[in-house]
Amino acid sequence: MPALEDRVAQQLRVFGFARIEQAAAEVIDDLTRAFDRVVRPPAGAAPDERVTTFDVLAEMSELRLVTESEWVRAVCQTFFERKSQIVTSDANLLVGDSYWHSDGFYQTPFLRFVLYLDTTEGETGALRFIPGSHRADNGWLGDPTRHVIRHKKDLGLDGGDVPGVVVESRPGDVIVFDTNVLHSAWHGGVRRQLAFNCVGEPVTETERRDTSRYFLNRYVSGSVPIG
Ligand SMILES: O=C(O)CCC(=O)C(=O)O
Repeated sequence: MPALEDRVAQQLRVFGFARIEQAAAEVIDDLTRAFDRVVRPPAGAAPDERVTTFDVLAEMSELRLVTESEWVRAVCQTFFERKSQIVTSDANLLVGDSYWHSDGFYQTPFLRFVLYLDTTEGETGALRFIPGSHRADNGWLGDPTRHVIRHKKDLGLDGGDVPGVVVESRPGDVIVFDTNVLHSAWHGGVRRQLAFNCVGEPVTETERRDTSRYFLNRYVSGSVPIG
């Protein structure tokens, strides 16, 4: 059987996402305690208010147990085939639907690693993906992507009825995806999510420009689009 990093890198290249079951199982209790210490809804917040803490690595050293792990290093090295770096990290208290979106569309691939501290299933806000929609070479760019984003108007379908691959998660699992891929989550209640984004060391002018744009967009657009 191929090594984990080879399987994950290949799934990322072809389909745009992968789940690494129980990769963070050993540290999940530390991460959960740390999340509850750092992320607090503001006083008087509505129950459906989303909360994002940016640059969470700065105040949650426990997340380094994942970001500096051997398997994350191996996945990034195999996928990017060069040195890589973490560009952003965030902790999110997510509530409700996240509509179909990609985190921008870049020529430079970015990987987003996400850990849900609560179990997510199809009907409780599990992430779902349109396989292959991250690739510019397979016809997804333009109208097909627009139709998915405007699913109700263009396709007559609710977001949760657009066929996608639902990736359920239990605490300790890590989901990693190419941030170009179309993804969403439906029917969810409150779910705690830790995330960080990696990029290969930028070499070309396009890569440098995309990396700066990506970094800025994460802050300007807030955390995760709400449905
Ligand atoms: O879990 C969700 O609601 C969506 C997460 C997402 O879109 C993201 O982390 O980029």
